[in-house]
Amino acid sequence: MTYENLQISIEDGIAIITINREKALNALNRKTMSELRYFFETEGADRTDISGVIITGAGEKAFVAGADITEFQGLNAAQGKELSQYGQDVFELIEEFKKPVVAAVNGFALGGGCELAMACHLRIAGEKARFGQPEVNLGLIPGYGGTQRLIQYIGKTKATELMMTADMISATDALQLGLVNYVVPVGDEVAKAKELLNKIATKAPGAIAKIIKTVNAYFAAETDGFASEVSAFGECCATEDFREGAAAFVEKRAANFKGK
Ligand code: DAK
Repeated sequence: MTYENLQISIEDGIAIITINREKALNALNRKTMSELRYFFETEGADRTDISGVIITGAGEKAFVAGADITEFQGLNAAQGKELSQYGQDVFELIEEFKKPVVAAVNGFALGGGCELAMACHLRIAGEKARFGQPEVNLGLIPGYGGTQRLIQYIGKTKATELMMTADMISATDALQLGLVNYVVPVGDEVAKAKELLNKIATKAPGAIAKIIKTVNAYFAAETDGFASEVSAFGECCATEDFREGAAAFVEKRAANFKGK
């Protein structure tokens, strides 16, 4: 696929996806959503040369300022449901991606932008980043999983307040609430994300994939998280990487994981 709204580069085995619609503050239009879908479902899933993914926004002002408001005027109920389901499906692909995905939030992360950041496994915020779910200003509610994931990250009390008031919160408030992992100086978001991914890349890739799966299982109504952990643990035990990790510990050397 030729990407129009995503700029993708591979640096040191990390795919860096930049949402590249700076004039519209990187708002997620249909095309951008379909490109994200293609990357996480097909291209990124097939690539063996990447150990993780970073998502960030072009420019200095916004990560993503929401779904593209110009595209959803005049939708009827059926079309709205269809679009919401599509968006949820795309973000679920990110959440279930087998390699770690980090949001490098370099500015406004509003509405669909906050939802995109929340679908990633980890979040780094620049000092000037602002988070919010302002859909009620438009007579809407979050439609790409925001009502559920915001509660998962920050709890029902504060999540309800943010969604009802449409208030924006600062990066430091987001850190305090548990919405982001780190706050860094403006411009250092991608570097910090790379640092985290490089550290994770020294671990067994299969074990990392199973952390993603079992953490997600905690929140999936149809899945028993404890049962998911038992079976994932058993699968880890059958890997070459487990034998290598245990041997390296005993031999007092660094493990050399092969992802097998
Ligand atoms: N969509 C389209 N264009 C946007 C945009 C957006 N979400 N946000 C900003 N822009 C555009 C502005 O229109 C402006 O374009 P021009 O006028 O220059 O052509 C340009 O980006 C720069 O924005 P501003 O001039 O407004 O910049 P300021 O610094 O003054 O303000 C701001 C920055 C982020 C505070 C402001 O732009 C703003 O309030 N933006 C909108 C934030 C927002 O409400 N985002 C949407 C949240 S609701 C759905 C599923 C999901 C959703 C909806 C439907 N269905 C299933 C149907 C999700 C909805 C949301 O994400």
